[in-house]
Amino acid sequence: RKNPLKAAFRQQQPIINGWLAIPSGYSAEIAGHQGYDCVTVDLQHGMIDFASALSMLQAISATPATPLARVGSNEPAQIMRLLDAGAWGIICPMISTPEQAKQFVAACRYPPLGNRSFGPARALLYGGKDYPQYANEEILTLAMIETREGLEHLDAILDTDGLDGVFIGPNDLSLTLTGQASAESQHPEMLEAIERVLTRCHANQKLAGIFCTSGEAAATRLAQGFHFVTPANDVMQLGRAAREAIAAAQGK
Ligand code: 3PY
Ligand code: MG
Repeated sequence: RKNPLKAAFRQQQPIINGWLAIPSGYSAEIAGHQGYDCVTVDLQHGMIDFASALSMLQAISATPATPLARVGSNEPAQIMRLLDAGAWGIICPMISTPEQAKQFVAACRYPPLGNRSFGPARALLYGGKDYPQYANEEILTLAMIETREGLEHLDAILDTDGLDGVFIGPNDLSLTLTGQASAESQHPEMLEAIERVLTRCHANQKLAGIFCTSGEAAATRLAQGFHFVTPANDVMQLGRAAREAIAAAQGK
């Protein structure tokens, strides 16, 4: 099984990505069955340790969705371990320089392209015996652009060999640009920054992804030209569904 996300991007099909912060194999399994193209286990801001991430990746791999992970930081050991645990792509937060981008991609690629250590574990079970032969080609690498420095170095970051694209973290990006974290910020500096990332990704044939807070916001991003969107996370969706049900029960 090769990475369907890479194929979707090559064919310019939109990718809708679920985002999990709740440490549960069961809720990961539910998410995976809802129609997402991929589902990301968030080890940065999610309440998720490695043991939970493992069972979540196992659960997702029993669904049609492709399993991804967002790591806590640009730390090779954690990146390699999540790939061994069956993640088919890594979203790495806070990539601000080309050196950081290079280190990130190297951790996702076996030599001679990178320095990923050999021990594919679950990736072999899920991906088949030939996983080591195709892993370098098929593992998706997305660098998060979410700092002022990352924006400044955008072109050099996009130049990184083996980097598939970027994923904008609008909370952190707006925090650094405007002093306030706001995922759907309409601040002119944010609008300009997001447009610039999009334009540069298109010019460089790189995947452009972004975190959104709703399906409607994600639809707007796809129409704007993004390839990969996250229409809110599990926590937001759970809270929203509960509020709507309560309001409906109250006849509001
Ligand atoms: C951000 O918005 O900063 C993110 O990291 C998305 O989860
Ligand atoms: Mg962030």
